[in-house]
Formats: sequence, C-alpha cells, structure tokens
Amino acid sequence: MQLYGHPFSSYTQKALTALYENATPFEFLMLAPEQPDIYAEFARRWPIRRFPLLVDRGHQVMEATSIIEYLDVHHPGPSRLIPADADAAIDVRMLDRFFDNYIHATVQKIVFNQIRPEPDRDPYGVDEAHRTFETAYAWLELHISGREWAAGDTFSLADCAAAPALFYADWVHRIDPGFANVRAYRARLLARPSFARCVEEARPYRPLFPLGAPDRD
Ligand SMILES: N[C@@H](CCC(=O)N[C@@H](CS)C(=O)NCC(=O)O)C(=O)O
Repeated sequence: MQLYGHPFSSYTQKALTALYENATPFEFLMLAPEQPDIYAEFARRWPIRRFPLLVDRGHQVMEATSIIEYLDVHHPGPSRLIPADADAAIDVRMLDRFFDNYIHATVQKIVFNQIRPEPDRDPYGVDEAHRTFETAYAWLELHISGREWAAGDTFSLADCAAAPALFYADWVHRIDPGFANVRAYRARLLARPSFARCVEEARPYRPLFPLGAPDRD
C-alpha cells in the first residue's frame, strides 16, 4: 500500500494519523520537488492534484476521509476509527465534516490567501474566515465539554480530522483561553502518539508555513 503526500500537509497528516493508529504497513511516497517522478505519477493518477492519495493493489482512493473509511474496511486494526454501530458512525462522520468544512477549510482559506500574489488577495474572505473560527470554536467548546474525543470515549475518524485541523487553526487564529475545553482537546490530540508522530515528522518543514510558524507546539 502506498500513500502519496507531504509530512507538512494537514490532510496528509489526517490519513497518516489513521495509519499510525493501527501500525498499518505502507510506503510513503513524498511529493517534493526533488522527486519529480513521484509527483508526475501522482498527478497522472489524480489530476485535481490534492493530496493525500492512497493506492492499494491497483485501487486508488482520494480524499483523506475516504482513505480512512477504506482503511477501516480493508485494513482494520485494534483502533476502529468508524464505529460498528450505525448511529454512532453517523455522529463520527458528521463531526468529521465539521472539522473539515469549518476548521480545516477555514485554515486553508487564510493560508492559500497568503501565498497568492498581493493584488489577488481577498481581505473580505480572510475576515470572514476569522469570524468562522470564532463561531466554530464556540460551538466546539460546548460540544467537547465532558468528552475525551470528538464523538465520546473512543478515538475515531473525527479525531483524525480534528488533530491537524486544530493544530494549524491555532496557528492562524489563536484559540482564546476562554475556550478552555477546545484548548484541552487540542492538547490531548497533540499528545496522542499517532498524531504526535505526524507533528514530529513535519517539524523540519515549519519554515515553509506561509504565515510564519509560531515558536511552540
Ligand atoms: N478534500 C481533500 C483536501 C486535500 C488538500 O487540500 N490537500 C492539500 C494539502 S493539505 C493540497 O493538496 N494542497 C496542494 C494544492 O493546493 O495545490 C482531502 O480531504 O483530502
């Protein structure tokens, strides 16, 4: 099994967290300028060119959520990231959408804006993104109160989404100390060995962060 991605990419980290949770064997195909052949094969396989991308026995899976769904079906391990109970699975998938659509996408809005040429920047969109963070943090503050993980007691797909999303979100829009539950949840995610490994592997690339990586975490 092969995963195309980059260690500093948040969506790659989402898939890697799932792979590390279950110590699933795979080969990491790093998308980097020094390895143009790997990038060319990735772009041939997935012209949209967003990563990660998983290839297993000739079958390819795009989108980090779908990769984790695939792993849960075809390479299950001790940590079941999608609950067997159908109602519990709906909650997990719903929370995965929350983290992707309202935290992760909001991080990307600000980061992508920053790497655009100055005249093409979108200050209105950036203001809107900062307001989205405040609303999303406020919702999460109440939701996560009394829960260890996003959907309750068990680490799941939703936490794989939350980990890189909140990790980078705090860099672009600091989680106010008033959101103590959100900060504590982010700290639990950072301490989870699967995600802690992603953070360590990505550490050398911090100078690439377009807004300047803060000196912490
Ligand atoms: N919806 C995709 C998003 C993937 C994504 O945006 N990946 C970023 C890296 S974190 C990427 O491919 N960026 C390259 C680019 O925008 O050209 C998923 O869930 O996997």
